[in-house]
Amino acid sequence: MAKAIRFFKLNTGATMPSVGLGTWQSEPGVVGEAVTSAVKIGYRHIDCAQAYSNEKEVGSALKKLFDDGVVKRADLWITSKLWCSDHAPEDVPLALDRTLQNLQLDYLDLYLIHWPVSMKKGSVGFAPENLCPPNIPGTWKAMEALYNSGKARAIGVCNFTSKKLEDLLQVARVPPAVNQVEIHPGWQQAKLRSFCESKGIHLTGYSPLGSSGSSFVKVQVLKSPVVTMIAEKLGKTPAQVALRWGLQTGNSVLPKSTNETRIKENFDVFGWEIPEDLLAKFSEIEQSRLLRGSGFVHETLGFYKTVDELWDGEL
Ligand code: NDP
Ligand code: 1BO
Repeated sequence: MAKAIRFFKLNTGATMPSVGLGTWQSEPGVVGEAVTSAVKIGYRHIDCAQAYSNEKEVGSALKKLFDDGVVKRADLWITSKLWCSDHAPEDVPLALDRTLQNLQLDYLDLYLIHWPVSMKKGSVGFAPENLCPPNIPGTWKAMEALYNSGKARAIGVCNFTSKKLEDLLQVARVPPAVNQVEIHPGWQQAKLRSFCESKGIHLTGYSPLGSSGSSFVKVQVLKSPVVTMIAEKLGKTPAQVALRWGLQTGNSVLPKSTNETRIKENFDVFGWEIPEDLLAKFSEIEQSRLLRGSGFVHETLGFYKTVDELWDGEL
């Protein structure tokens, strides 16, 4: 009998639904409908961010779902993220308040530092002149205050390497509950996985389908011969195999879709499993990071001069 893996327990004691709907690059005009469909299908976790510029529409969809009695706030898990231009400690609570207002919520289940990269207050876009040195201990202290206030019921980070987590753990009074990073069959993050496990930090996998809609993505994870072979053998789609692989290896997954059929397909990952012999085949897949963060580095203006520095060599 397959283990469903519907939730993961965090170091706060909370249980986070294992499959969340991604909303990055979900266009205005369709993101609300995607959230509505997802919740009606059974999703209980929505992954948002101020930087996705669509939180207002997500908020309207959530309000209607609550008003119509489709779901209760307490039964949903809503994550959002602090953008790089709001890292100054005094800006952190203001950024959360803005996100809560847009989402029409009075608390988040999880609030994450979006990148270990800071940009000048008020700056918009990825121009190298916007970059400035991060002060992660100061930003984290402000995140801890939000946790203590109850407005963020868990706090965490995104795109942190083992080294950056190690540094953060030296100063944190509240350890991060989650590190949200790129994970899929083509970027399995073995080193980070074992580090996070040893520290009780849950890993969430973003771009779990290989972010096929992103213009900069060159490698098609869902076309990997290992993934398609396993999909054929199990009578599942490559997307379902990629997502189930994530769940069975211990990370939550955030597939993005604005297409109702695919939103449904991506949630049909609980009543079956990938057997051990096929799971072992994933080690044959060539590894490459898709979201390299090159917009966050600059050889003269950046705190990180190269992508290698940004990722502490974990490339
Ligand atoms: P995904 O890996 O989820 O891939 C999304 C793409 O796959 C879209 O083009 C989507 O198109 C398509 N797709 C969805 N379902 C299927 C399917 N069943 N079969 C084939 N294609 C499918 O990419 P993202 O990069 O968006 O990552 C997911 C989420 O993770 C983001 O939306 C965001 O919430 C989060 N994230 C967080 C980051 C961070 O820095 N913390 C960075 C990147 C992502 P369509 O919509 O047409 O179905
Ligand atoms: C730059 C934003 C990446 C998606 O979270």
